[in-house]
Amino acid sequence: ILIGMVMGIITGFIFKALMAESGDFTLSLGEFTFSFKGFFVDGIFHIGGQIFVNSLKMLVVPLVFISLVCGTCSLSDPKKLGRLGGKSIGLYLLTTAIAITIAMTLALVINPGEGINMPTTSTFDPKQAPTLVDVIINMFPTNPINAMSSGNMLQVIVFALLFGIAMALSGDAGKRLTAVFEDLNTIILKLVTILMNIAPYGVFFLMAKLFSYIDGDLIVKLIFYFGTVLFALFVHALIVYPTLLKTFTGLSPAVFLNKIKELSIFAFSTSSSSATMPVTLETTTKKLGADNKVASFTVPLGATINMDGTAIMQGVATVFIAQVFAVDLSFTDYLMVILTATLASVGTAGVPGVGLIMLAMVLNQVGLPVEGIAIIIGVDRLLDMTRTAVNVTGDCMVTCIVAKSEGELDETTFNDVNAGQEFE
Ligand code: DAS
Repeated sequence: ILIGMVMGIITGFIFKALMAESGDFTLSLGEFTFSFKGFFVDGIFHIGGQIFVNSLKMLVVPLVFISLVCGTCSLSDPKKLGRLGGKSIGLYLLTTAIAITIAMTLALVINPGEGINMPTTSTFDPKQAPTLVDVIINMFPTNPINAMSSGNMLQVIVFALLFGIAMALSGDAGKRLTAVFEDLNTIILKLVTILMNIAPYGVFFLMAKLFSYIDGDLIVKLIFYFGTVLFALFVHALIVYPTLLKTFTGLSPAVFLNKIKELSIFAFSTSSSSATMPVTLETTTKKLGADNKVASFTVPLGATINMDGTAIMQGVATVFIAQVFAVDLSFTDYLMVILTATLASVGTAGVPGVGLIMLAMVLNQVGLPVEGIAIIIGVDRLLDMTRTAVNVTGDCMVTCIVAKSEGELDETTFNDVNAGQEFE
């Protein structure tokens, strides 16, 4: 993807230089004139890029519905639901809401996208902000199929949660359907993987087109965007998590951060919380001393519903894209973003690039042009790697808090610097 991005940027700059004086670059063959702009920039690059962005959007509804039904129906198994589920979900949602609030506050202070006023090709209709009461009532769909076809993701999420709980409480029928949804989840995640395999080409087309038009200061703004996301990720991982760990458990944040080094590198390199899960399980039990009966519940749950890093990217990206297109978001819009991104990160499966797919949903929810994704997609891979490391750090931190509160955390192991070295 990085190669696709770099090749796309170089190609874009070449076309930008060729089209500099006349706004086009043509080749006359007799009476026939060939326009490079028309054929390449507005042709192949535009078509290829739009197909890729549409494919991202295509996956949002099925991915969220299936992933969330799977996550919920395993969770709502009555003997598990109790204290463990309540504590884990409460902490996961709390850390995600803190994450996105930090992200949007920083973005509104740094203003990475201000001053661009990029024209949008989509007909952006500034929805008048719904009241919070409307938002809550509207989360419950009158017609779930319509919610899916219209992409009303808050309604899809609520329906998926209710459907998953009903499945878990339906005995054999629920068990049979759970097996079906687990297979569907495998298939939809395979689709995401396939899409990520063609991502280098999609990114090439998007960047080539973008950089043949881009004005210099959008590049500078992209650097500000990238820096804002990274800064928010580090604040969350190195200040918020240690503070929560110390406050809720009294355990040493320094020991915690030191013990999850290898795990963070694995998450960074795979860009996938799901692929990292086995390592997360080993780290929380063998290094941090959490009992397996807690970790085996909180880690898979966290890999599915806890994505603070992703929520941070989505918060900053929403503010950035609103600023790039000079769209003023109201306070209720920002609350909608916090709610949608928190719930979006709940419905996001832990595979590479999926945070970007969910961003399409967050932008849709507040009526922002989804093609804004084309501006940030080129720098997203490196951010995906970093935010995945933050996602799994959050899973470990909550596992420690829940295990400690259940009296299921062995502090000797936690404080033993050599614990768990054997499996590295
Ligand atoms: N790569 C996702 C994960 O595995 C996060 C994301 O795409 O934002 O956590």
